[in-house]
Amino acid sequence: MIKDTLDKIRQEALAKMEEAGDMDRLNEIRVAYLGKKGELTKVLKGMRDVAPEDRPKIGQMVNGTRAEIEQKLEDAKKTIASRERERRMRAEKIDVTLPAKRIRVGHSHPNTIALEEVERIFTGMGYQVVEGPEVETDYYNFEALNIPANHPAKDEQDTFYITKDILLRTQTSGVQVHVMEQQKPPIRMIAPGRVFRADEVDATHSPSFHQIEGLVIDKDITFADLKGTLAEFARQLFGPDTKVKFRPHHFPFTEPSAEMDVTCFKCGGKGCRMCKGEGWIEILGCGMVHPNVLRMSGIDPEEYTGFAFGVGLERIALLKYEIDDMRLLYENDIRFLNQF
Ligand code: 2NM
Repeated sequence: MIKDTLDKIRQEALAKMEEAGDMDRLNEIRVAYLGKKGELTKVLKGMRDVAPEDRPKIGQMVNGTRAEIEQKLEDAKKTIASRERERRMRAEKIDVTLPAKRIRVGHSHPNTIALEEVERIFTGMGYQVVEGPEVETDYYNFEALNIPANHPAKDEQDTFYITKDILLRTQTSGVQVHVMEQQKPPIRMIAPGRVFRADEVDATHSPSFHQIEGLVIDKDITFADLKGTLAEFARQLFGPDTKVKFRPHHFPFTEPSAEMDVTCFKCGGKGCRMCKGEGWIEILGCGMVHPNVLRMSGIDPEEYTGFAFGVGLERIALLKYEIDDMRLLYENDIRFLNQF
């Protein structure tokens, strides 16, 4: 009788284990058969109706069944564990023969390439590269550069003012003024950086662009030093056959002042589309630092002289890479940028 019940319980339990798909299901089976309210416990509770002398034998039989079910549960657990492991291994399999994802390496913006080229040329001649604030006071941007109060560059149309005295720099010369105040000559420096003008955007203008200004101050610096230095700069930037010429100009912070043209690197000076038939391309402004500028920054113009120059970074990038619209430099269109 009891033996039949136990056989039936065992068979049922084993059949359910066969079908079990995961550990949770196996646990349910354990509880249902071996738990406090499980099938085997029920059998033990039924022993009340069994004669006392038969109880040890029945107890033994129940324990035997329990042991057997426990053993089978262990076996089933191992089977399921190894099946799950296998499934996971299959899912995580990596095909090492697949082609690798292509790594896209970024590269420098044409402005950056041009800037690094200019920095390389001047650091090669012993210049230091100095950066300074984009927000300046009226003093450093204008007054210390001998730009009088009524100068047109100070008009609200031309300059972005934050207050009457604080503004977005229109040139990087303020950086040179800071250096002149802090360092004793000799000074050989370039000041690259972002500058701002209240200009409308078009093919050659932007309210924010970049300049590189240079400054040399020492005893006996002459216009010949300026010419020799900038001619060498032009040769390194545009090629060894490049010639330069200087046209008189006016800047408040230099005297005398000039603009420098270089022979067209495309046609060599014969005249072409690049130079609009001129044979020459205007490249920078320069001059001998005005005595007022030196004096205001605490340098004695009787003891020291110097030259300075300013060149537009975008202008160089546009020329070097034959780009006909400045806006392309700011749009960050990957189809454009990938060409450099
Ligand atoms: C230019 C042209 C000529 C210039 C002058 C100075 C300073 F600070 F020494 F006075 N820095 N840069 C300068 C001179 C800038 O840009 C077209």
